[in-house]
Parts: sequence; structure tokens; C-alpha cells
Amino acid sequence: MANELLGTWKLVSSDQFDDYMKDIGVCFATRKLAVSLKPDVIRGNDGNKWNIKTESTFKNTDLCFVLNELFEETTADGRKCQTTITLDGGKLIQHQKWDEKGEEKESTITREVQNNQLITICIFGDTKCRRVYDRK
Ligand code: DKA
Repeated sequence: MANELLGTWKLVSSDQFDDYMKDIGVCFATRKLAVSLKPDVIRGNDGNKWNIKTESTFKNTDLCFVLNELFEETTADGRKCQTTITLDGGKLIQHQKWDEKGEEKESTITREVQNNQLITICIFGDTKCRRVYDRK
């Protein structure tokens, strides 16, 4: 199935990313590394099987998942999340839940294409981070 989310993307702008990382509990040292990275993100799909690859000098991650199926995600900063990713009208919606000191936390990362740009919105509580990618 062709999907406009597919392709290789290059980060061109990032707003509130440091605030988002701080709020989800990423430590200062990791934030300083992560905030400066310009990852290339490659996203592929084969029916319901998807794959999001992020390559950078900070860390390489390869997230493999089946749409609508709960799986354990280990994030770049080491959180073990119970994650479900769905596709809703062109929006890829990643819902993460994890435990921090006995308290359940959750975040949603939404990715969609607008005007041939990939718009990624990361939400945690009242904090909203917006990252924009161009096609590479
Ligand atoms: C993106 O795809 C952002 C995805 C959110 C990553 C949050 C965790 C970063 C921790 C170093 O543009």
C-alpha cells in the first residue's frame, strides 16, 4: 500500500523538544546530545508491518511494529514503553505508556504529511513539541 508517510526525511525545525524531553524525564546530559541531533528518519511499511529507523550520531534506533498491536518499545533514552501505533486518516499515532517510580506516564507522538513535509507532534501533558521534516 502506498502511503505518503513513506520515505527518507531530514529534520528542518524543532520547537519545544527540550521541554518535551525534560517533562518525559530525559536527563540533562542526554537532552544536550539529543537536542542537537538532526536525524534522518526512514519509515517503511509492508501492509500492517511498519518500521521507523532513526540514524544519528547520538543513537540509531529501529522501531518495528504491527499497526494496532501492543508491543514493548525501548526508546532512545531507555524508557520501556507499552506502545500501540495506529493509522488514522493519514496520521500515524504512537501512544506510549510507561512507569516512572510507580506512576503511570503517557505520551502521544503523531506524524502526518502536510504540503510534502512530515509534521511530528509530541505531546506529554500540556507540553507540545513540533518537529518538521523535509523529504531528503
Ligand atoms: C521525532 O520523531 C521525535 C520522536 C520523539 C523522541 C523522544 C525521545 C527522545 C529521547 C532522546 O522527531
